[in-house]
Amino acid sequence: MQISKRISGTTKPGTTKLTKLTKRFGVRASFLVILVGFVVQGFPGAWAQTIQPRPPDPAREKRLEWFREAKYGLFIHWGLYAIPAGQWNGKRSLGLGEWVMFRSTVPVKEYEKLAARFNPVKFNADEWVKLAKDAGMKYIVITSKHHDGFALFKSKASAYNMVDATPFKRDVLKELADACARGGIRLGFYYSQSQDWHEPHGAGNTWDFGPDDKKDYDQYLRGKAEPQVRELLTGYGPVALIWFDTPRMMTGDRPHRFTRIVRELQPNTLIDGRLGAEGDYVSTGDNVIPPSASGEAWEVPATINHTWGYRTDDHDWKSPGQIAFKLLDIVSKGGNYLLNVGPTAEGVIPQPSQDILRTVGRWLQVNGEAVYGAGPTPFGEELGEPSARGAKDLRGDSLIYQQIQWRVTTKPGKLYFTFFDEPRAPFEIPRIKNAIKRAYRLADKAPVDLKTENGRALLNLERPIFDPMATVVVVEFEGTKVER
Ligand code: JFZ
Repeated sequence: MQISKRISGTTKPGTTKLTKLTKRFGVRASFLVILVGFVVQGFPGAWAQTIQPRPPDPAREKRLEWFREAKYGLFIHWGLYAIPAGQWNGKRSLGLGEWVMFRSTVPVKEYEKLAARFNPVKFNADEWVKLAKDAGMKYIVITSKHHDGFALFKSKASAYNMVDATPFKRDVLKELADACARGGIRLGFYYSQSQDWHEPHGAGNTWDFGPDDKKDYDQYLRGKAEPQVRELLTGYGPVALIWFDTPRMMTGDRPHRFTRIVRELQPNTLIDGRLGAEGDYVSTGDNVIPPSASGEAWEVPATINHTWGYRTDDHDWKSPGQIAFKLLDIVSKGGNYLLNVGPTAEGVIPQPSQDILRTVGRWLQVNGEAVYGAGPTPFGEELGEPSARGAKDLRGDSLIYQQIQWRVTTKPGKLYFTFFDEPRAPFEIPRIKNAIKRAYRLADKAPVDLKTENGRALLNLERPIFDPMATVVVVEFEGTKVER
């Protein structure tokens, strides 16, 4: 298993944007993330960053068609944890907002009381769908039940749900499903199949129920998790995907029981990479972008700040430029970007999240052709290079020094060069055997000066650069596929 190729720094420091990105990709922060991830999750397999090729499966490819086209989705982490929002009994509870019950070892009897206070009067499903669409996102994935065990939907399998246990009494998943259908956007459900801190036999809650290895997992799986997954696949129209997570006790037949339920009820529904058995696509570690391109379908779940569930104290938002870079980085490597928001207990998506998403969305309105349905880079040298000094990460893999000046995505006969910085000299198009026909800016179709010198194709980009956040130049070539 190849794991944790570190991404750090840049070879061309200078502007503030670069400095900020360098900070983002800083070695220390990510080592911390890796360590924390290990301690909390305890399943190192999911950290694999280099995506392994799998034998082809035509049925899976068919299910994946929309997913490969979509590229960009909205993740929503919402539940009772939005009320404490990172604090318990007036004390700061460190870590992810949705982990507050675990971090502060809150007894079920106490945590449950949050349900009586969950009254998100400002919740409006159409507004959430509109945000996703304004952002240029093509699918939504919402936490139907997170590790705390509370379901956002009406459930016969457990009364610990939005309709039966809160004053709000509305099935928010139903409202969201209807709004998605109206808005023409796909909806998928996150479902925590293993961890359920509310149930005596679910994984994770050892403070109320004792050690996990003494539990009767199948009692919980048969009594709650499996019936709830059935409910999700029967009451909410077409389900784009089920996003299982943290497969702690998914041994033997257990993951396959979920696969059978999904395939039986909705054969087109995708299964993510964290069920505990092979899914339809690979899920990378949270916020982890692989170092190189892959033909496999894969997805990065990612935060805009540092938490999934809302926290009042996390204001460290990624900028629109950083999000745009990550999106293009991911698409140029063949993946999807599932970017998260954590609505408040009132049902409001934090304004900074909305503003950032809409700014990227305006860029996509003009430049989306380089993203939706676009294939990966035929090059790779633009992505980065291993440390020349032979530096290694915690696992002994070479550190990769990421380059962040430009990325390439492709469609038949076209290369899309997205520049995140102004090239300081004519930009040399990596050598290809195909004849180059013409070059133009995607945003306004204005021709870009293209010349050939000693067999090298050079682009002379206008300065100052057209769009300082990201400027896309389309290069058309003879044939459909790049020959190198
Ligand atoms: C899990 C959850 O525990 C977390 O609350 C959130 O929902 C996130 C999207 O998923 O956290 C993980 C799961 C897997 C990894 C890291 C964090 N992993 O494989 O690297």
